[in-house]
Amino acid sequence: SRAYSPNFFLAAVDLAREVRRCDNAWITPGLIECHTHLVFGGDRAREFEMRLQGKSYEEIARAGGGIVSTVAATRAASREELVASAAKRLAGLTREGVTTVEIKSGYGLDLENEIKMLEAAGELAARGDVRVKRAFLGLHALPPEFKDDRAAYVQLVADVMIPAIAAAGLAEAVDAFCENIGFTAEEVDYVFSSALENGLAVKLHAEQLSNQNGAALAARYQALSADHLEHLDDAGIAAMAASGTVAVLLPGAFYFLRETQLPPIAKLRAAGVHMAVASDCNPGTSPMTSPLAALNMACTLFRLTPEEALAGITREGARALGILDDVGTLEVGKVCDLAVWDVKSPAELSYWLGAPLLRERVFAGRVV
Ligand code: DI6
Ligand code: FE
Repeated sequence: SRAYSPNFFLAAVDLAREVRRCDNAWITPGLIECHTHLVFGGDRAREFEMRLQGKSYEEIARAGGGIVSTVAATRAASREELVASAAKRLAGLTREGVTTVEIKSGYGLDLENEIKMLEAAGELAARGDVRVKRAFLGLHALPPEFKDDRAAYVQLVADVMIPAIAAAGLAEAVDAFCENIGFTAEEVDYVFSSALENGLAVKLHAEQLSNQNGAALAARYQALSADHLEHLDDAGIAAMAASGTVAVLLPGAFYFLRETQLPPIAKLRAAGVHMAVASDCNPGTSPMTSPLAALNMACTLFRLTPEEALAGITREGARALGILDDVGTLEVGKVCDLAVWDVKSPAELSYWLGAPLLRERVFAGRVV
């Protein structure tokens, strides 16, 4: 109030174009979802049922379900249909304070359909109330038409798709799924060198289901982030700490897959690795459009403190996207992206599940 802090208040009033009262609200940076697969066709509710009946994610994937079934639905959808279905999921994020969202491709798996996905992701920003960052995830699964020639697909991604997508300005980063049901570290290595040659940043789905030494590979490429990390070992932690690669924690996927192997949170913390938190919204392993649920799971399942969880979906999310100079904290000179909350302490953001806590969202200085 004016009486409490006259100098600060007068200065704020003098500088502001518009003054709003937020009596007793908490204001945080707008939330930053640094890992989502928001654009896709169809859904995989049937596979959810199969997993409940005892089938594993790997079994379903190897039997031709999994990512490849979403590829078929995504190829069959028009760009407009992809925008419309993703817009509904995006509304779930923005009504909980998200102002920046990263969206991956990876359900097209040919140039035409990957471009269609990335353009759909770009269109979600056209309404001007959210910032979208895009990652090209060509190495997500082996498309059916290449099932007998892995090398040819990897080469297509590295030598044709990445140069085309970089030249068209359709993505800022290249991601890959380094996994026994995905791609080997060697294949990822080949694709990452193309990414760097084409001026794109890299990041990696690493050590989600098994240890492939993906995080260490990502760190060698100065990756922005290595994501999931349930099976990360000490060498991977040390490599990430040395390269400043952010650990993106995705408790939604851990929850939906009913995983038991926790990411090495205490060791990451001790090594000083920055930890981000995101929803991983995708039709297979994390059908979840709630960033606040991700915060709750980060605390209850991964034992982050509520303060770490909030930092994970603001400051560290921005760091994981390479945009910390512009957003992610409340600092003079940054873009004014804010979330205004009906809470008495920031810990409430991790504490409630499903409560309507957001009062107001500000994107680039405008209430939206
Ligand atoms: N890891 C994941 O959790 C998602 N992608 C990935 O590489 C799952 C994608 C899916 O099952 O559709
Ligand atoms: Fe993912």
